[in-house]
Amino acid sequence: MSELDSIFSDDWGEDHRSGLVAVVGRPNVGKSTLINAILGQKIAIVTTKPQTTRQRQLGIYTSEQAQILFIDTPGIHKPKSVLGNYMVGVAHDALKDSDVILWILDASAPPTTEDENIADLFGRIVPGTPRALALNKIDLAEDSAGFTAHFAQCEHESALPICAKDGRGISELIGCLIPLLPRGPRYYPADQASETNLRFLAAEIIRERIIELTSDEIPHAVAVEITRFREKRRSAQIEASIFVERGSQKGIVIGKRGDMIKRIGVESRVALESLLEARVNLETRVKVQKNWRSNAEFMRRIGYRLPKRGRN
Ligand SMILES: Nc1nc2c(ncn2[C@@H]2O[C@H](COP(=O)(O)OP(=O)(O)OP(=O)(O)O)[C@@H](O)[C@H]2O)c(=O)[nH]1
Ligand SMILES: [Mg+2]
Repeated sequence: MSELDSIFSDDWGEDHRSGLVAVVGRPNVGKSTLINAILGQKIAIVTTKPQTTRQRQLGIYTSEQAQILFIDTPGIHKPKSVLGNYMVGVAHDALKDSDVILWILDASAPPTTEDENIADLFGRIVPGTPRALALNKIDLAEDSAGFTAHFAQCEHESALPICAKDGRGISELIGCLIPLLPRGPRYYPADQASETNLRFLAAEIIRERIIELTSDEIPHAVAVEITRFREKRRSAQIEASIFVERGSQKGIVIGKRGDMIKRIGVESRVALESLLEARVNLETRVKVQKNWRSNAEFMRRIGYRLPKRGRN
């Protein structure tokens, strides 16, 4: 809770609860979708491809009784690069910092050994932290009851069925989380939904569009750096570098006669205009940074908060 100590507000009653809830699970189970749905606004990007979220992000939910600080985390997976190690490390750190763990499972797919590994991880690194379990995507599940029973058995707790896409079960989920939180103050103003700055969110939105418009290894090999971000009255000038790892990937991102980069530009601009409520002039440049996912120094330069010495 140290990052919150300085933002203390004494406007709270004895029964008010607050704290950090780490939202964790396999990639693509709907963690970011859920946080956006709880907050009623987009603070995290969402795509159909796994391993979208790469950095920790705070989503702040405020009601009369509680302030829940949701930490969106990268999906826990077997890492294959410095970036992968970093992402899994971000999820581990969020678990260690949290007052409550919210474990998300995908009701539309059978449980995997990855889910079991995650359960083991909780036992190893945060055995005492209270935990809630939510079974997401119930709209796609034919028999979520069997799935729920399976996990209830091995976890000794019941999973709450939810649908982050249409909001079903979300108020019940909030109702389950609040009693698990410690008593505490409201740390942020009631109308603040995140700590994310617009520059970071702009880079994420461009990355989101690229992930959705490309396939195979491209989504994982893309990084976006905003090199200029100027807002003036009702317009904004944004310049972005799009990094890939190889010349062939650059060719794909640019596309035949520049078709793909044009489409990325148009879709990103539309999304940025709605985010900023301003007219946006977006310039993009595609660059090759060989094997950047294994280059800690480069990753730090473009904004990943890697520790000075690599994690194992
Ligand atoms: N049908 C359905 N799809 C959902 C639901 N929740 C999320 N999705 C979809 O699942 C995909 C992944 O959602 P994300 O929110 O990006 O998943 P994530 O867990 O944050 O993924 P990573 O950041 O990669 O770990 C997207 O296509 C979402 O639209 C749901 O309740 N129902
Ligand atoms: Mg995510």
